[in-house]
Amino acid sequence: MVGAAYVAVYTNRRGLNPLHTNQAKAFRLSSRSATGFGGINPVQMKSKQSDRVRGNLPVGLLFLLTVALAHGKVPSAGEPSKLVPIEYSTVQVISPEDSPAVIAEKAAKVLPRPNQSAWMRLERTFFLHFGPNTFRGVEWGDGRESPSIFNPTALDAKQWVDAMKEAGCNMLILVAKHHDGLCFWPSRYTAHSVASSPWRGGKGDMVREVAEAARARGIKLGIYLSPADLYQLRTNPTNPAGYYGNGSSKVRSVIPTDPASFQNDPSRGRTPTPGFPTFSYEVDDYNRYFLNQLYELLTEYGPISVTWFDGANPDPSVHETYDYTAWYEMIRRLQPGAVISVKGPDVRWVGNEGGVGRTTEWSVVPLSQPPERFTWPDMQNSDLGSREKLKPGSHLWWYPAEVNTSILNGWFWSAEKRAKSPAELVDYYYRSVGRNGVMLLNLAPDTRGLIPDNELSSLHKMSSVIKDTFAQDLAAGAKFSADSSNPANSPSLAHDGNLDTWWEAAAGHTTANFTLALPAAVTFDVVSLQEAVDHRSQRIESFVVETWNGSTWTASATVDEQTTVGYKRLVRLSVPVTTDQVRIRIMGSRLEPTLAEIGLFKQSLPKEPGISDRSRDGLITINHPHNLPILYTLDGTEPTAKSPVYKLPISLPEGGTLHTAILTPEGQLGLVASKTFVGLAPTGWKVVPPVDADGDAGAFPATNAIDADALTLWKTHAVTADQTRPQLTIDMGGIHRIAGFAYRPRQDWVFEGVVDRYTFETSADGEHWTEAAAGVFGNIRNNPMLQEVSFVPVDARFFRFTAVHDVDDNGWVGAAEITVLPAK
Ligand code: FUL
Repeated sequence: MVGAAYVAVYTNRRGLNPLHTNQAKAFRLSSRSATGFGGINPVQMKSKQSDRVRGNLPVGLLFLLTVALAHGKVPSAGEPSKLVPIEYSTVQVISPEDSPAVIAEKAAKVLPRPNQSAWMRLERTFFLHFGPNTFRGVEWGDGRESPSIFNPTALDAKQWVDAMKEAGCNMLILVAKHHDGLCFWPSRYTAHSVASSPWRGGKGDMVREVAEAARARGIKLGIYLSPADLYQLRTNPTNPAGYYGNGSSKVRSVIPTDPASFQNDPSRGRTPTPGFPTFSYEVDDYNRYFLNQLYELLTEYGPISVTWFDGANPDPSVHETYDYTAWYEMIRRLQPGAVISVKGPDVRWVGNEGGVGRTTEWSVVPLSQPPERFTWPDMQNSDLGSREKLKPGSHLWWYPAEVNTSILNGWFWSAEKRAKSPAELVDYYYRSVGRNGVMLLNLAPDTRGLIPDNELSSLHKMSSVIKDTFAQDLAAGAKFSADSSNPANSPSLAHDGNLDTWWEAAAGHTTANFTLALPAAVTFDVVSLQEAVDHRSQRIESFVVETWNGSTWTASATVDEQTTVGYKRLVRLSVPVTTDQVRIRIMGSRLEPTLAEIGLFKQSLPKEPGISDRSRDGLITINHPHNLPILYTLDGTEPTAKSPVYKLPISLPEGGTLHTAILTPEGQLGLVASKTFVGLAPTGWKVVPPVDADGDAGAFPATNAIDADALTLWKTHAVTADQTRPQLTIDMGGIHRIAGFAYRPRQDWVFEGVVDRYTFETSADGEHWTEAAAGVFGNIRNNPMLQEVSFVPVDARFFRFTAVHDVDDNGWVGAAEITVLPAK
């Protein structure tokens, strides 16, 4: 029995522990009163009663007492211990003496903070990346771009937000400054902004246009402000006075600072935005610059719901220390409802940019330090919060996942980038919102400043599939029952449209059967489950969906394994089931399980077929579990009922795009899958010796880079003594007219061997070589996707790829695949 676990605490003379009284909702304290750790210092995370003693105790002592509270002890009381319940809190600390049951209970009593609760309920949020990179066709700029490059001819923020609104968007995060440093609002603190661009004659303010368009459509606004700033980099020759890493000392700075005395007397402030306070921090030039920019963005554009800080830095050669404590504190004061995402305490990057949430996704994670000292590194392990991870000393903290990806194969638009298919986007919805995460989908306007048709078309189809699927809850009218219930939390509360009321198993029960008896049989293939996370944290560890077939309960085969639920879990059944009784059998839970909402749905379109990889011979197969006709096209159009029916493997030796869908007996076309095969199939290709690139030939031979299998790797190490960079030379066996190459880094989210700088040469005879391309793969560490590089067409039989640098800077290089792009 877990429900009644207790921890030992010491009591005072009257037998009362003065500090243990925080109740379920005590965490909902105003973050306006915050100090120190961005408004969520531990003092604030405890009881109302503690608030009362604040006036009498120094903050340091309060801090100690509060940490002690989280441990379940008040220090040095020296009196006999009594047992008291573990209270709900926004932070819990695991003590060495805690039993496994106590640890589980502590984890099950960590609650989200109010800003996180509001953020989780947004579910579908969007990103927008647009800027100099769009005009240069790159993923990362270098800070040396002239603002004159930014000249969209038809920028229309309304078009952006209309597209998002139609796709169910509840919040838009706008990139206000990317790593290249150009500001999309006319900042007082730099001329490197839209004010120096030709757009709107230098009078434009993109942040304002987006803020107003979003507000008009009821969409919340978030701001991405890149901490890395290559324009401000001390070593940027186009801006020798750059602040980033300039070695300036920390001096008292009033925020907002008077721009006229920004460096010579930063203690002079300017008039603050009406209704907002001023601040004073000891900071260096770059942090003062950053704080002033944040101040502008957080006080002049209406409510801001997210500040998004990216950890990426394209040029780490110059060091700058970010004063996160000051940033967080100012954000809490200026926009108390906002979450601080990624490099911050409120929202966790899921760990990949491919839009894939974990099948087991715990929102409560152990921190190795108290939250106010923790530095929020990327968390990329597959298991972040299971019981095995909850070790003594851990501070348990609500840190929910945000699952981001771009609609294109890159964050910024360029002509050759492809839009994800509707099927991929629908899948992404289930892998983000459906796996206890918030979806963050990027749209990328083109150089006109408009979201192009290929993005709109995929987005539109994806949103209509989701809208139609979830339009009708087939659980309506059902009778809900459970084999045990807490008297105040009856089963019907799991279907009242209110996330703040819930069913909860009776005290002491960590398994349960929750049953829906439907008035008539229904056919469904999606089950939506939500725990009462705002009141009871995340508890369910494993469950199974069962249906009644008239004589017995049968477990349904599902697309994912069924473990955690959290804010929301969408269970997709492998095939639709028709039944009048459904049972959720909860097999494991950290404490009494809860369900705030449950629903049954039928996917509006049959699932898409699966498309295989292309073999070395250039052949592709298609499959679908149902024995129904599979239709396909190769000309870029979507299949219709008249498209060819798939019978034999399809040959695409020079690359191309395959679209495919099934046709139901009713004549309905299913969800369309598409896949693009890039470059030549490596039929008959050979690695040319000497294979100096084959240092680790045993497990990772060079042939793995041309075996048409992205799961096998070529990996080797640079010869450090003479700095020889590893090369891979390939004989294609005959002359081909080629116009580019494609490099696919390893796909397993391990980064050793991922190349970020290269040269690429070609030869007709294997002796005389010409350099065709040399450059960098921007953002490849965060987004290790296929990299396509075009060059002037050339006839070649041989090519040579030289790995000039790797993302870890440790000499390991490699590839999953390398191929060449045929000239058109
Ligand atoms: C990454 C950045 O480097 C990309 O350019 C993009 O902004 C993405 C959302 O985060 O880390």
